Amino acid sequence: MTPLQIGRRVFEGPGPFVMGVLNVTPDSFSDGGRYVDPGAAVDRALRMAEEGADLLDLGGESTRPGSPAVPAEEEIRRVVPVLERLAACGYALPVSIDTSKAEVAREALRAGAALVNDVRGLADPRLAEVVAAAGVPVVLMHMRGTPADMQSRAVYGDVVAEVADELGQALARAAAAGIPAERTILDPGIGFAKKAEHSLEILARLGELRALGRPLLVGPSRKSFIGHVTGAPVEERLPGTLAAVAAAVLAGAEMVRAHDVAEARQAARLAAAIRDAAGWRHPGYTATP
Ligand code: HH2
Repeated sequence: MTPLQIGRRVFEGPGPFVMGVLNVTPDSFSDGGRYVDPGAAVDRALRMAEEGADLLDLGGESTRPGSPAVPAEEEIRRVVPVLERLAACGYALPVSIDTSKAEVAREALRAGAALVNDVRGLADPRLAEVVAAAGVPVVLMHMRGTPADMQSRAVYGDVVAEVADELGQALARAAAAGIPAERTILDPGIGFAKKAEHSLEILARLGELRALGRPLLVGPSRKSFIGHVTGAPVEERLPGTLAAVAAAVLAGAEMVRAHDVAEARQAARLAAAIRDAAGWRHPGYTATP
């Protein structure tokens, strides 16, 4: 598979790569309110780089189930100062902007973001235009509806087949806007328009999504399906997160999105070592030594 350039860095091989989560929101479900001050956000970004993150995902709007939409100006006000400070200090990692809004993506890319992470899979053609014009890669995540109504739309016959089909539609939207498939990463959207049973089945059958021919990103970090299985509250879901990270990598994820970077990196690397010890290889990839 073609190597993927994100900012100055080329991502190639099976990974696994770790995308560190940085939410500069007052209300994200697990780190809300901790990094609203740009200085605190930059410190956290530097720490995640030290912990071995491969890239950073910066978000200015919570997308937890039932969350209210944030106006574009407010989202821009939250993320752009952080991007500007990171650029000014020569931050080493590529930064992804986690947004579904064209205006936010445009300003974030101008301020130094190198990837657009769209939880709505380019449902808005204006965002697709911004991505195409900037020539940056994009994460197409699967969800249905909006964070406000998505959980009522978690109705599936065969969840993996339907997610694959709808990710295929997202790829078609990207292509129609002039974004080549080679610049896309796919994500099944753990917890987005998914009940716990759906998130678990997607993790178990993730390998089937490899038929779409694009790198897979999976974001299980601290999510409610872990609480559903174990009863753990959000601040005690690290062990469950690491189990899900390992399962995702064993099933074929090239990238995992996590709040606890050092821990997720270790879990992902161990899962990859087990995967490679069995002689398993991703089709089209050269395994890392
Ligand atoms: N999950 C969240 C946000 N963005 N992007 C991708 N590609 N994949 C994910 O699984 C994903 C995502 C939700 O997690 P978090 O950012 O921690 O919470 P919140 O939406 O409350 O800010």
